[in-house]
Amino acid sequence: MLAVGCSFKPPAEDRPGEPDARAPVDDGAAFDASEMADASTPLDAPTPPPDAPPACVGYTNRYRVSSANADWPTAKLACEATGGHLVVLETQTENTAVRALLTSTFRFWVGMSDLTTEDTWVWLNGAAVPRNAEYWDAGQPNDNGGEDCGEMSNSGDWNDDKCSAVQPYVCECP
Ligand SMILES: [Ca+2]
Ligand SMILES: [Ca+2]
Ligand SMILES: [Ca+2]
Ligand SMILES: [Ca+2]
Repeated sequence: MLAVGCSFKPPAEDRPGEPDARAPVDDGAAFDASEMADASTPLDAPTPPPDAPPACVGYTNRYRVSSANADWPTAKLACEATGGHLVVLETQTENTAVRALLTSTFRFWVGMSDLTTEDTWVWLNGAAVPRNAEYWDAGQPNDNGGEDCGEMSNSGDWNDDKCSAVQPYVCECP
């Protein structure tokens, strides 16, 4: 009996090629495999990376001054929609470079706020915002009536303003 049992096993392994009781199931699997092979045929065409961020549309030298006005949350989203972020002014050099882009007397949103913790200013990248008087306008930030979003004036100095204020903004390409 043992010999018979052993002799039966090899045929069982060959079952996929034989129209046995499980033939319908095997046929289905075979059809699926062939369909996948057909679908993969046009692999010649270039496939764009699924998670590729949008290009920094309309940026010049990593920055873009908005042509439209928006409140701070909307400005933040608008920058992100173009593949950038509200500008994060990491150095005095960058601060000077961005200031040079501002040609109007408007104030411009930048990427800092104290929305999470009042009077604790952080950039959108998580870095702490320096409180040096050389950066901030005189007496700022003063949270005057509830000001939690950061802006740059045409002088290049910073101020905290109401996040609902509608004004231009500066985006930075990461
Ligand atoms: Ca920056
Ligand atoms: Ca507040
Ligand atoms: Ca505040
Ligand atoms: Ca203020």
